[in-house]
Amino acid sequence: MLNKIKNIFIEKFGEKPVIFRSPGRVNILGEHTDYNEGFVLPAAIDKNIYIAISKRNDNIIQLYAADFDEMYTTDTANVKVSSTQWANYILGVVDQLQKKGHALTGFNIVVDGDVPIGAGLSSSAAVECATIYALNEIFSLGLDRLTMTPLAQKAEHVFAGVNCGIMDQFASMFGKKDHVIKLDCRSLDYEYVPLKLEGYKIVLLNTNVKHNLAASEYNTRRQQCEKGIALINEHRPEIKSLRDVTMDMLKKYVEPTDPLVYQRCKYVVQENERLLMACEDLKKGNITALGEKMYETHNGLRFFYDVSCKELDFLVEYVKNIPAVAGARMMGGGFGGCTINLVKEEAIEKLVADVSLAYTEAMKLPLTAYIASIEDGTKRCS
Ligand code: GAF
Repeated sequence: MLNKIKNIFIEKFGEKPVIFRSPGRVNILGEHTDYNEGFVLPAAIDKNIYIAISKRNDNIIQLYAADFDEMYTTDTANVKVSSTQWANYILGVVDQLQKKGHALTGFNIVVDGDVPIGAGLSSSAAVECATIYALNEIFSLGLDRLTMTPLAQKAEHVFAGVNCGIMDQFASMFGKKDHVIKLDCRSLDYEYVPLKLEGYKIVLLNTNVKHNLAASEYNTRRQQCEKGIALINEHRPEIKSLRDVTMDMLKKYVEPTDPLVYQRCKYVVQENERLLMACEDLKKGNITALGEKMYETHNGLRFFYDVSCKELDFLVEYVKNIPAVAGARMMGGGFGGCTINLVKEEAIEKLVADVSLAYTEAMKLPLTAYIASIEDGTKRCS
C-alpha cells in the first residue's frame, strides 16, 4: 500500500510525498451513546486510509482519490462544500483548521486505502484523522491528538452533513494495538482495556448495503434524544443529557407524552448500563457474558432505536444459535454496513462459508467477511 500510494503521488505530482495512515474502527459495545455523552468501547483495526502529502509554494490545493481516479482542485481561499463527496472529508478538515486561525498554504494530496466504504467501519473518520494529522505535521501546527480529534469530528458535521458523535474519530486517532478504548464521551477521559478474547476472534460480516436513509435517520435519532431531554427538563432542569437519565425519569416524564421518543431514550439508557457491565466481562475474560450483551444491544437497536435493516437482522439471526459464536450485533450508525461477531477461531472458516451461501440466497447480495485485528491509531508511515 505504501509503495503504491508513493508511486501514484510521484506520477501525479512529480515529487516524493510524506505518508500518513489512519485506521477504521470496530465498536464492541455502546452504539448511539457517544452523542448522548455516554460511553463507547471502540478499537482501531488493521484497515487504513493513507494520505500522501507535500507542501506547495502557492495556495493551490490538489487532491487525488486513487479509488475513484479523480482529481479535485481548489485553493486555500475557496474551501467550500463540494459535490465531490470524497473531497469533502479533506476540505472539511482544512476549513476547521482555517476557522481556528491556522493559515495554511497550498498542498498536494493522494488519498487511498483499504477501509471498505459504506461498511460502517468509519472510512470517513479515517480520512479526516489522517488529513488533520498530516496537515498538522507538514505545517508544524503543534496540535495534539486531543485537540485534533474534535476538529475532525466537526469537519464531518459541516462538510458531510452528518451530526456524528466523537467515537469514530477518537478510535481512529487513539487506537492501541490489542486494546479497546473505554471512552467517556462527556469528559473524553479514556482507559485502554486489554482485548483478551480467549480463543475468539472479531469477524465482520459486511451486508454490502448502505440504505439511503442512513444520514437523515441518524440526525433524526439525535433530535429524538434531544426531545427526550427537553421533556425531562420540564421537571428536572438540571439534567443535561441521557447520560444522567434513569429509567424512572423516562417512565414518568417521557413515556406518557411521546412513546416513540421514550423507546429511543430507553435504548440509550440501557446501552450505557450494558457497556459498563461489559467492561467487567472483558476484564474477567467472560466472553460468553459479553457476547450475550452484544445480542441484547442488537435487539435494542432493532426494536427500540430502529436503526437496523433486514440484511443486518438476517446475519444476526443466522449466527445466534451457533455455539461457536459468542455474540453478534449490527455495528455503527445502522441501515447497512457490518455486523460484528465474536467467533471461536477454529469455527470461522466454516461459519463464513455457510453464512455467505445463506445470505446470498436470501438477500440476493454478496457477503464479505473480514477478521479484524486491533492495531494502533493514526501514524506517520514515512
Ligand atoms: C456513526 C457515528 F459517526 C458515530 O459517532 C456513532 O454515533 C455511531 O454511528 C453509532 O454509535 O458511526
